[in-house]
Amino acid sequence: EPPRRGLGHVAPRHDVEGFVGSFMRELNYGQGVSLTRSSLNDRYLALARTVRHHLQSRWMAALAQQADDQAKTVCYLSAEFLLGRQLDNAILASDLDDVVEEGLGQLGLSLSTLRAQEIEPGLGNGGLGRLAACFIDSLATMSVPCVGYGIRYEYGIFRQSFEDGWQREDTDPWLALGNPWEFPHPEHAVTVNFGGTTEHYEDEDGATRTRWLPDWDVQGVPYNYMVPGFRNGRVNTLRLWSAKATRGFNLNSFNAGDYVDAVRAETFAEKISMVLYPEDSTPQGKELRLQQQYFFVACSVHNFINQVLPSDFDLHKLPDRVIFQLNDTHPVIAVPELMRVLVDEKGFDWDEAWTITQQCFAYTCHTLLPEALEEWSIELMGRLLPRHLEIIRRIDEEFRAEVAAAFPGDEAMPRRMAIVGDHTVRMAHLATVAGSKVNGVAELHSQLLRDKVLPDFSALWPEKFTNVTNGVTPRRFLRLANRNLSSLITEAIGPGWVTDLDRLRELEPFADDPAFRERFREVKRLNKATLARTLQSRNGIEMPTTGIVDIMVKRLHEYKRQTLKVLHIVSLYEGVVSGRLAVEDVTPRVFAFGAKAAPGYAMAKQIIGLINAVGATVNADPRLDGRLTVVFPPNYDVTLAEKLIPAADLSEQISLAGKEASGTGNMKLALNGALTIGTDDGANIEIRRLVGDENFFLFGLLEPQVEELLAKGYDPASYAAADPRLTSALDLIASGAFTGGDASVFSGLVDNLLHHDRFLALADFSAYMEAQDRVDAAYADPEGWTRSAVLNVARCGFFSSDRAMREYIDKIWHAQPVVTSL
Ligand code: DL6
Repeated sequence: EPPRRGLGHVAPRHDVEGFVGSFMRELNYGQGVSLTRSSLNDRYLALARTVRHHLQSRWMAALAQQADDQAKTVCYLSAEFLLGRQLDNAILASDLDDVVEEGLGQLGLSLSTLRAQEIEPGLGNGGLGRLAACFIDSLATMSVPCVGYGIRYEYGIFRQSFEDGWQREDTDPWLALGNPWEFPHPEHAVTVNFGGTTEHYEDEDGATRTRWLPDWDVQGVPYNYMVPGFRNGRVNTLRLWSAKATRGFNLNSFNAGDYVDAVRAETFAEKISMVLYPEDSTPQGKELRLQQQYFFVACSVHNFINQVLPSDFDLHKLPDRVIFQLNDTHPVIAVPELMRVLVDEKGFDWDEAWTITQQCFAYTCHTLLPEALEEWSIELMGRLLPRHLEIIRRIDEEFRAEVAAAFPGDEAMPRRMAIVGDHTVRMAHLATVAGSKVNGVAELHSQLLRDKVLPDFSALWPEKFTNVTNGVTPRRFLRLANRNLSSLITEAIGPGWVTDLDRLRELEPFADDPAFRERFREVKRLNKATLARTLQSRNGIEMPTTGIVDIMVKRLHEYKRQTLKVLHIVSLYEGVVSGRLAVEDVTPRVFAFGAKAAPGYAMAKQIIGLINAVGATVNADPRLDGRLTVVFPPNYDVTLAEKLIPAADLSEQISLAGKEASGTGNMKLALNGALTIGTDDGANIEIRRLVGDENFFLFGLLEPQVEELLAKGYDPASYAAADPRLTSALDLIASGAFTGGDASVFSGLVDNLLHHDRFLALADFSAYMEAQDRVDAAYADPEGWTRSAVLNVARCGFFSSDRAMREYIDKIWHAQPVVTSL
């Protein structure tokens, strides 16, 4: 293929010889080493840079075109993007698999060794951040112009290890060995202001206007990442902001200080993008967190308006060119920021600016826990962002008047719906008022969002509320993570499913084909063996490869009910040691956990301690005859997920009904042929509807039953008393059987379950045990089980993030794909 120079760049050669030449150039002149003297890291960096040439070439074309065309851009504002490793995705997107394998082979190098060198960017806590990464992957694959905007945290989610079974946190210096996937552009740095006061002045037309006199500032330096579409020539941009102290430390409050003070100012400013907050379901309300939020959205709004759009762009037409999607409430401060830019900087009048702003935002809510809805103290907001607080107050006043007019005589309503409460600013209310649409992330969640979380708002604006059920990218979580299954699927139905996941339906007839089922089982066996090798080399963990691989991977939170899973394990163990169960009747299982607890969440850390304590005892007890094994590899991350998920037989989705907004691990596991044992919660409901009741193990209270039980008064101890297996399991934990006889270690945890049990684990225990018996019975019939597993894969195409993106486009964004011409 001849180099193309039309766009002012040379496209790299797409053949083995070209690859080898380019790799050696990167190694020799990029890293400055010969092949023989190069380290593993040198080779990984040279490989990454060689591969990225192929994407860069397309990226330049996409950017050139974006400047020319008039397409609407989706600006996905998210405090988290949990990307996972980049190398394999880049190789896949640029269709270089064979070239790379062969080229490296010629040099005596192995791709699998080099790929293991990559440290994944852990710039997210869990589902919300990983969803953002899936969405930008899909938009690139669908050729929809999108810029992901977020924060380039110097330290991502903490690294978890276990010390005597207890979680320990260490920092995640993911950038230490170099990051070949980012492109810093300090020349496009944006100044972000904080603090100070506001003042009124008269403009040249005699109109009263406001300006912000900030107290200090910081620079946001953009780092661009490529987001490649799957073999479609499209590469979008993820732009992450890093905080840098303003040159010359021109911070008023520090000017009087000496040199040391000035340097202190630098660290003060740069702290803003230093570390990801490790809480995922409870906001911290910390000043630094609000600084982070404002920092990245101020940079992003400025970047889009002043650097992405043409300089002569008429901002009255802004809604035609952009939609800012708010990924939860974290970026909501972008709403008053856009108002400030339009009114204070661009001279719009208020009403005009508000009309534009309302069309430029849409809000996705990702939670149902009341404590997870962010609120900021008025005092803090006023101190850090005085102009924004004024703007929010005016939005609030006008909104309350609108409510009062819509519901005359109802005085409580405007108070309940207020954006500014007695002491706090309610960010979800601001997002709902400003957003053109508000969506939940699964059907049940969207319904509960309307009925329970924001009922007054849905009464006022029913048409504003909508649902888009989450999805996951089939490229990373099926095509790449499960190459064995991918090949089998492609052999059966062709390769089109990778970008059109509904086509998995064509697999349905294969569920009845015994030869196909045997091959499907062989894929699972291979994936289990790979997982066992990974756990052995990563952590020295021994994992049997026979029996049910029963997986529960997600953040540790009481509502997700890892304790219910532990009670199941303890009950089986207790059954065998007490003689209630014959060991030969116990179905062999590997229970695999992956979970990080927020460092400040004491109960979650207790539960981690309990899982490890139970695991250590169960794994070592010869009376179990090796039938039950608990594995809990530390530091669950995207890379480990890509190994665990393809090996799973059973997917544990056992949150209390009405608490898990959607879940996305549930989708990944079902798409990889795991059967779900789950409650009627989040996207489980849609999974079950699609795969069929007979291919899903449902148990537990339904959401209205939960409400009813709580309303009449829930007494967990009575459930313990009613099921002897539960009494015995709790007694065994409380006795110190898993802690060398020390009964005090988990007494608080057991006490909490017996007397509080906020998430009704004890109420659902008997139903859960009964469902697990159904699992054992089903697994005893390998043909029937495999049939169900194949049908799970065939019927879960709906959970592609491509479909989710189509729905966002149709219902919310009204954006169009753009054809990139290379
Ligand atoms: O929507 C992505 C993901 C859902 O799948 C999970 O059910 C939900 O718990 C998670 N939400 C959060 C909450 N963050 N906040 N706020 O991470 O979102």
